[in-house]
Amino acid sequence: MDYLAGTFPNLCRVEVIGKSAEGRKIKLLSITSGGDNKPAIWIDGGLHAREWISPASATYIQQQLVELRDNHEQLLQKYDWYILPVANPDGYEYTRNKDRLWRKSRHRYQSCVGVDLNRNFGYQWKSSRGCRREDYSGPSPFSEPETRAIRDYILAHKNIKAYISLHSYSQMWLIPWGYTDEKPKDYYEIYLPAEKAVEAIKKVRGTEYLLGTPAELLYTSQGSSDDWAKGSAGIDYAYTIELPDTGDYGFVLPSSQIKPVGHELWTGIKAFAESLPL
Ligand code: ING
Ligand code: ZN
Repeated sequence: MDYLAGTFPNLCRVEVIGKSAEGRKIKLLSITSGGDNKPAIWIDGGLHAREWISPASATYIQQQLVELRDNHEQLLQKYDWYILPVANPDGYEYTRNKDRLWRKSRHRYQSCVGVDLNRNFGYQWKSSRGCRREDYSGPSPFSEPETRAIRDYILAHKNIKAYISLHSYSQMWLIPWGYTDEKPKDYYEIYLPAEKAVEAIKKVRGTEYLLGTPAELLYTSQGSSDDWAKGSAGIDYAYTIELPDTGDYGFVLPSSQIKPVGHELWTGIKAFAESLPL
């Protein structure tokens, strides 16, 4: 990110949007090619520490947008982009050095360590039975500096019209709601651009993403970031993407998959952005 911002200062810059519980910077790249108040697309990755293909794919998209801007000038003219690859830097560092399969943040509560940041957002938030759980939602909604940083940045940028959170694994493009098995009223409208994305991804090398709600495809859970984006921040087009694979390697995807996964995802996100009715 620092390289891109240093090399293309007219197109992008690094913003520190907050600090993690252990004091690490939470850094996003904002990509703006001029023009006022354009609609913006938000992409975050790394809310869950062990899902390494997520930060890798977010940086792949940053690189494509900035270094290869001539190939998609339209998308840069039409949208601003805010891309945050590592939303949980403490957890990410912990998976690099200590426990590869750690999921939560590293904030200490009583005798426990870590909050599931994708249960800590303040729409339909629900308290957990015990802080040791893998999906501990924290003592209160937005108790965590990492989720507050995302909340505050998004609420301060009213031009954000689409919200995408990158996770792994399962190969799914998930549509709200996560907290209930009911669908939002505009389900069909927000399904359409996601369907375009999934179709475009399949054409690249055959990778199939399932499309639907968490209740249909996985499980329901409260306090996810996309539910908050849609339910509280008023961003109609809010999604969670579960990147590859479907379980053979799971969270520990080989590094040889970084570029192919990033490339097909970027193809899908381009198709998504082009088909948004904005
Ligand atoms: N999966 C998501 C999780 O947070 C999800 C699935 C997303 C459920 C949004 C509900 C709402 O559990 C992973 N892999 O993290
Ligand atoms: Zn996840």
